[in-house]
Amino acid sequence: MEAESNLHVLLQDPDLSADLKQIARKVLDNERITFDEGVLLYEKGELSYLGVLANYIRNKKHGDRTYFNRNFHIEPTNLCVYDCKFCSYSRLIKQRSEGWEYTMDDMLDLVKKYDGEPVTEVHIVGGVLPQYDVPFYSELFSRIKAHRPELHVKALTPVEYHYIFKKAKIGYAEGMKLMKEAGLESIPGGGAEIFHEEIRDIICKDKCTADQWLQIHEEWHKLGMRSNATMLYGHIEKHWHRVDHMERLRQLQDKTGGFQTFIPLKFRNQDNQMSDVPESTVIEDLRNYAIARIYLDNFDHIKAYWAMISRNTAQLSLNFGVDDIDGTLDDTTKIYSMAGAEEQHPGMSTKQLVELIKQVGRQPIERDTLYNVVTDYTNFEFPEEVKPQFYKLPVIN
Ligand code: V47
Ligand code: SF4
Repeated sequence: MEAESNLHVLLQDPDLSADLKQIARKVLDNERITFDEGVLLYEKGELSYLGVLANYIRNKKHGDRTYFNRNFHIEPTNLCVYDCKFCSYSRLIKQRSEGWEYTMDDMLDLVKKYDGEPVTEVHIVGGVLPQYDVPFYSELFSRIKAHRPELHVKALTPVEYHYIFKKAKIGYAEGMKLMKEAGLESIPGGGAEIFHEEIRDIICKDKCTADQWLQIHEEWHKLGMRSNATMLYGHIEKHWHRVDHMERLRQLQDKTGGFQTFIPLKFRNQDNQMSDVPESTVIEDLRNYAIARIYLDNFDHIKAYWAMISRNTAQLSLNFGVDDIDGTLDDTTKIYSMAGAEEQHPGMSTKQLVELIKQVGRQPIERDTLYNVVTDYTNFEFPEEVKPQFYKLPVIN
């Protein structure tokens, strides 16, 4: 209710400009904002104003519920045939001797390490290399599912799918059907970067285009399956490129309804070919979450990936439209630590994630990949940690 009264207070503010007031009114009336209004929010919307709007929408959709999951990542390789300028995995930066290339057995061993652990999802994404092709990934997915049927396989992005389907000379529809049959259950949001050609041509010219990215998600959604979407922001793009990116996602979502979550990814500038580009401020990060929440009215969830933006910013983001902070991770991803994120060994226990969310007055909900509730931790008390007992022994001289 506080979120709603804040919005009413804002609507009565005599100092608020007419155009920003009109956007606030649309939010209250559950009306979609336009492209130009999206750009206006970036140009003129102050953090406090954006926070009121985004928090109103977030609370209407989810109340205080804040989602996380128990997951781990497998990054098959940190080498890549592509050369994205922002990527600390890029082949120009990493020599082959500094890289890793997991075999099928290496990856199955990583899955087996979690036997008996209550994880619900394996997230597989990494560099693109020729040996990881359609037969390889089909076998990998089916062997993971055979080993642990209840573990959700969320894997690869259109960047990999475009590459492996082209190599196998098969179309997107046929390829995604094969992946589904092999055991793939959802697609993570990576590879989207910035869709607009003006920027894409500079930062990641040689990989799949925006249209190809969107087509692959569309084919996947047509199979009744779900996926995520990201946006790599805070580098050389202009505000309108971000709105253009979200507009393309909003249009596809109107068509298929297959996206679950939008994940803004803050550009990190260490050890890549764009190290001279400064990173965005925390204020800009929070404004960006809020505008995403306002613009993407047909997305259920906005995720702040804590491993990328730090735990404190993840907490703050919960008041700026975010309702999901991703998972336990268990130090299994290197993409962001290599690019300079504060979290050099990202991993949090369930207890730490729950406390992080409770500290800022929200309700921690463990979800599975498809947002089914696994455990509501709102009133959950973790058992006291068993401390080692010490007994005084008589001193014998
Ligand atoms: O596509 C690479 C990004 C993405 C940098 O779907 C960088 O739940 C910032 O998509 N600075 C892959 N970002 C990761 C990804 C993801 C992560 C967490 C959850 C989900 C999900 C998806 O990482 C790439 C690229 O956009 N990335 N380098 C960098 N220097
Ligand atoms: Fe390769 Fe992905 Fe890095 Fe681009 S972002 S170089 S496709 S690993």
